[in-house]
Parts: sequence; structure tokens; C-alpha cells
Amino acid sequence: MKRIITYGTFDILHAGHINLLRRAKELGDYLIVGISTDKFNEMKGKQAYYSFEQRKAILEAVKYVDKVIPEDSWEQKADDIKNYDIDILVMGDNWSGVFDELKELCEVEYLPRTVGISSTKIKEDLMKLKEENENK
Ligand code: C2G
Repeated sequence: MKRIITYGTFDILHAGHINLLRRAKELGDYLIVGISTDKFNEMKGKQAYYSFEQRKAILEAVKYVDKVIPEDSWEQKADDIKNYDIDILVMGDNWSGVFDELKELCEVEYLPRTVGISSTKIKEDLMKLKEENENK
């Protein structure tokens, strides 16, 4: 049983997130996702649209995801890898190299991001639509 872990905010779930989760699951048999808590998002300088509970419920409905845990610190990854007996840490390649010190504990794979989509872009596009409608 190959066990995979990945981490993220996963706000306003989109095809880029799904592509990452699908490829992560394809590397093994069991995928754990550490979702950033609202407090940790503040530390990351991110303001999620959906609360932690909502983002957790949405991810738990994704067929590639087997377990969702809270991510409330940068440092928890090493303990998670040990406690959940993780074989591979997977992240999008915008994180390339950042978690290489964890290669002492498990494989670390950085997968290409899906170009042209992000929660931020979705929010910006929706704001533009709203402004266009208000100006009609
Ligand atoms: N992602 C992707 N393609 C996109 C957008 C996101 O592959 N178009 C990936 C990111 O690279 C990341 C995951 O989806 O691996 C989740 O992205 P975010 O929710 O933006 O998470 P992030 O803010 O990168 O948090 O400790 C790690 C952090 O919690 C990661």
C-alpha cells in the first residue's frame, strides 16, 4: 500500500487542483490531503473564500482523496510523513525544491502545475464580470 500526501489551501476547487490530486493518487494507493486551516492561511497571506470546514467537505467528496487532515504549520510535514507512514510527498512544481529536506523521510515529487487556472484568477474574473454587469 503506497501512501501519498499533499498539502494546500484548495480554495474554490478547480481543474488544476483536480489534475494535481489525480496525478498524486496515480503514484500510489492512498492519498492524504493536508488542508490549510483558516489560521494557517493567514500565516500564508491567503484569504480563502471557503472556510476550512467547507474546503474539507468539498475535498472529501473528491474520488482521489482518501483522508483529509488539517494543515496548521509549515513544520508538521515531517511528523505527518512519519505518523501516516507516507511513501511520497507530492506538490505542484511552484514548490519545486522547497521541501527537498524531507527526501530523508520519503520520496518528494513536484508535478507540473496546470497552466492558466488558479483560485485567484477565478476570483478576479468574477469581479470583472460583476463590474461589467453593474456598468450595463
Ligand atoms: N496547483 C496546480 N495547478 C494549479 C493550481 C494549483 O497544480 N493551476 C497545485 C499547487 O501547486 C498545489 C495544490 O494544487 O500543489 C494546491 O494549491 P493551493 O491551494 O494554491 O495550495 P498552496 O497555497 O500552494 O499551499 O504547505 C504547502 C502549502 O499549504 C501549499
